[in-house]
Amino acid sequence: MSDCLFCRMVSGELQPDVVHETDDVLAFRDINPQAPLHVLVIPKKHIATINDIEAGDEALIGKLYRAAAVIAAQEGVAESGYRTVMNCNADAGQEVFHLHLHVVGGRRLRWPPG
Ligand code: DGP
Repeated sequence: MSDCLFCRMVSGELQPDVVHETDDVLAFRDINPQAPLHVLVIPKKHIATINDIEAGDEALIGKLYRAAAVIAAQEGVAESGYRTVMNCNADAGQEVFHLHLHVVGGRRLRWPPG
């Protein structure tokens, strides 16, 4: 999808600050970090929202969480703690319509989120 911001990162047209990459997943630092660690983990396959996850995508979604754990260890927050968030559609504030898992940490996080 050439008009999708995150697909343009997957294709190499745009170069985010990549922290982790596999055949299926790309992870890079958020342009507007909400904490000392704020990384977005995306599937290389274009999936617009959680609602668009199809049968057969289950392993791919698991790989997003596996990447989150690898990144948390790499960035030194695995033991102190961190949060993963995936927003879906307007009420959750989704702005980029290519699935992404926020990995946020490096400070004490409040609960519940706003
Ligand atoms: P969401 O609201 O869940 O759709 O989160 C979208 C996130 O994407 C938001 O935290 C900011 C981030 N973002 C938007 N544009 C860019 C960009 O061009 N580069 C990077 N690295 N992050 C971006």
